Amino acid sequence: MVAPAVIETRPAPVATERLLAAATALQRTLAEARLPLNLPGVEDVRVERTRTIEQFADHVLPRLAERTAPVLVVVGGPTGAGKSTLVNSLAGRVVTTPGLLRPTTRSPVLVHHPGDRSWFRDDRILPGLRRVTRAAGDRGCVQLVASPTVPRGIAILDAPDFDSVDDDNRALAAKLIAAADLLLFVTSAARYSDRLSWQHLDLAVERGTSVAIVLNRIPAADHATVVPDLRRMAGARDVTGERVFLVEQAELDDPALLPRALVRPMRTWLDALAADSAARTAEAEQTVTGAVRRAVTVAAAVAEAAARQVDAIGELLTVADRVYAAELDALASALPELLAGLDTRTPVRSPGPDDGMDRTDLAVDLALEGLLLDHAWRAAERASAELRATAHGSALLDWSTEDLSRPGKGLGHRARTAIRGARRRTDSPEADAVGTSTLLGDALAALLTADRDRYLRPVLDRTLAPDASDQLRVAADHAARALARHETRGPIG
Ligand SMILES: Nc1nc2c(ncn2[C@@H]2O[C@H](COP(=O)(O)OP(=O)(O)OP(=O)(O)O)[C@@H](O)[C@H]2O)c(=O)[nH]1
Ligand SMILES: [Mg+2]
Repeated sequence: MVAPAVIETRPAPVATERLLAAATALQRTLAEARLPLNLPGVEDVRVERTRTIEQFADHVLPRLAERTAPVLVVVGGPTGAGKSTLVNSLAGRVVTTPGLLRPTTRSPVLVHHPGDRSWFRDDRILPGLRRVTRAAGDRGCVQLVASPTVPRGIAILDAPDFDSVDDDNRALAAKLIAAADLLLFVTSAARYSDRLSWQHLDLAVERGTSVAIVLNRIPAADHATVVPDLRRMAGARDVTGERVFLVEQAELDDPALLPRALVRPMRTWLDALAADSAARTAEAEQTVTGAVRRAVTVAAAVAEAAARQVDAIGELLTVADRVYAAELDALASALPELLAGLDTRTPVRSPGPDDGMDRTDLAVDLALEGLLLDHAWRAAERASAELRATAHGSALLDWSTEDLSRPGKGLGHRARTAIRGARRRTDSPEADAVGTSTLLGDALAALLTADRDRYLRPVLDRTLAPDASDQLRVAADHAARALARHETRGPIG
């Protein structure tokens, strides 16, 4: 075995620090963008955005911050392809459990040199997965295995299968791929045409992750047909030459390891990588720069989608505006009539139930409150009915934490207080009929306007800022420039 590599710590180059700062800002801005309306195509943008945010958390940011961390080789592929057996064979001993019952590996197993333990103990890499030291059937865990037979500078992660139809398993597979510096995609002659696992591989390739492919368990009789086919599929993903490993079908040794000669090319390649810090850096570098480049493209798509959301929400708010404007007009014309009707009534003066009001006052207040509530109900019902009839109005209504199809909570109480306040001002001797009507009209209009503004609240509260897309464009531009500077000034290690 090659002598363990010495992992030295050097200060980060300025260009790397700038890239880390720009990538952190880009991730934050992406996370802040809101895409609440189901406009056409938005779901794909949401998925891409979530993937990018997660890959930044799981890989890009920790890798830029810890440039000298060991290279994480994620061994993934369809169930039964022999991943666990291969990981054991590469480590030269049984470190992870292979098995007959599919799928066998349920929680990821991360095998590393004991000297690299400190890199994996905390959750800088794969945050959110609990560290355990025994085999666990729990997808929320990662089992850490220290083995001196694994070279220093490299850690091998045995992943659960990539072809599971189970959503949790697929989400975990995506998370592990996102954390990989290098994806060692293992498939077998029997399973290499499995579509689901190639989709995961494609995701990694799309993100710029460094990839190698192993065609495992090739029966001699099938060699001539499956190998060219596999090479074609690998070549279509730019995986060629020494990045494609072929492993013939063989009887396993006892313990269940592949004969050494079959895994030697792969082990030699990993040893060389472990021993060469520049090669390790280049491996991690490709994945990080690929991910940032992709994130810049994703940010442009999110910026465009966010701008479309702001426009669409603006259109929806004009519906609410129009309905409430009509109701404000109706209220303004109904008020003088109501006041005139009340003035003609014969006052019946006697002490009222509270603060010494007489019954006339009470009747006037109740009539005004009733008028307001009437219009507030009509406006809320009309606005929500009209919005629900539009393509995306329901999304706006459902986004709100309150029921917008009825007047705002406590409107009756607020109305009583406001009406009483306005009437006190109208009690002055100089307040004529017109002045009274204006004061009361303004008070009622203010209440109805405040009810209308509830439509805006979800937009404001949930920071759907009109400039969100500009901020995204700025963050993406910074990241693109920091990436260019980083690539010309030197690698991350
Ligand atoms: N004869 C032979 N058996 C193998 C070989 N590779 C794997 N096996 C057996 O095939 C079964 C599956 O192998 P695993 O290594 O568990 O496969 P896996 O890809 O890790 O499967 P999952 O964890 O379910 O995704 C086990 O019983 C292994 O002993 C091989 O090269 N030759
Ligand atoms: Mg396994």
